Amino acid sequence: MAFENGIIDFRSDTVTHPTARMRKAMASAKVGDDVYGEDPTINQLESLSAQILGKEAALFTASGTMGNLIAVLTHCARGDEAVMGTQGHTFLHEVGGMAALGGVFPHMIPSKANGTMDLNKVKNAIREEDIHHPETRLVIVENTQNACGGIPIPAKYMQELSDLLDPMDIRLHVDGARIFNAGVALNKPAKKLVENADSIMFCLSKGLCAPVGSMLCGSHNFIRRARKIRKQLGGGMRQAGIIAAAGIVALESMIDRLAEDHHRAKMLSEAISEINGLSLEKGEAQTNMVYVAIANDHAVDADELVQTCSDRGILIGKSGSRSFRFVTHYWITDEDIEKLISVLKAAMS
Ligand code: TLP
Repeated sequence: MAFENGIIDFRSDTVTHPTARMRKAMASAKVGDDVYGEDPTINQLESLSAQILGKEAALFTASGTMGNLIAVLTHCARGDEAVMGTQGHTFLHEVGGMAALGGVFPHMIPSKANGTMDLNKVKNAIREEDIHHPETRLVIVENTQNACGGIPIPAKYMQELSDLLDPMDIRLHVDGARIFNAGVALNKPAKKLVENADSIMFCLSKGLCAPVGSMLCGSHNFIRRARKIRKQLGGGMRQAGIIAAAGIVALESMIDRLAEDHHRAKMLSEAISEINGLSLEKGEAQTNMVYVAIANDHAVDADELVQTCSDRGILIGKSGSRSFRFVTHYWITDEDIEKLISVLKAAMS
């Protein structure tokens, strides 16, 4: 499989195009006005998502960023505090939305190399009742943890975290943009990884290849309130069954095959670990991501490597002045991996 323009794109799994089956489903999708709750395809996607994640209800959102923001705004009031990891997407890459739009105060805990937050540190971050303190309302966990290396977070950690939070009535949200990658890597149904969570956002538009959209799942009451906040943010959609149709195909046919992406990422990380001047910044690939650093004493820098690859029709994404992230997905083949490896070898020799 390759993009029509022949470009090999390792920058992210967000770059994936819809599959032929998705385009067909989109063309014939039944639609209605979703703000009235009358789009049958969206209704079907929402109930399928809730069922797969083991929650009562679900809400279709325009993006993962919007799904996470709606979750935070539904759980928290202005001035409340939300605890999250320093490497969390909600902290790093969501334009400070929770603070800007919701007045929610982020409380940062160092993300550990294994993608989790130390439970004692989470415990210490939770505010005691005191006139001077904000209310700690929410903890956010990311699974897979992107910036730590695409690390799948096991169910055992989620259980321990919820054992800590439940007695204090603190809510748990999972940024599960890639929860199905985590499930496939850990050989567990995704619902097992989020059974302790009050809400979970997952993306249709990353490794699952749908063109647009994410799902927020939780209790009936949570989703009822979240639906109103989505409308408040201008995210109420009309005949969006056209795009939801691709999401249904994604859930029905694209989850199990993520194992292929993980296998290719592993092949890539093994080969990169043997290239002179390159090293695996966050260890061997555990899902579909490989973070790579260029040795400080090597003449080539990240910009040069980006240019060399792009001259050969390969797009790669910088994650720092001397580092990269490679992401494998449906549109990356074994041959594409081989081509990348040979270009990298030549560039570093
Ligand atoms: N991540 C993107 C970039 O924003 C960094 C990527 O290329 O990985 N949660 C996680 C864990 C994500 O990785 C992302 C996107 C999101 C949320 C946001 O999803 P979108 O892009 O749909 O808003």
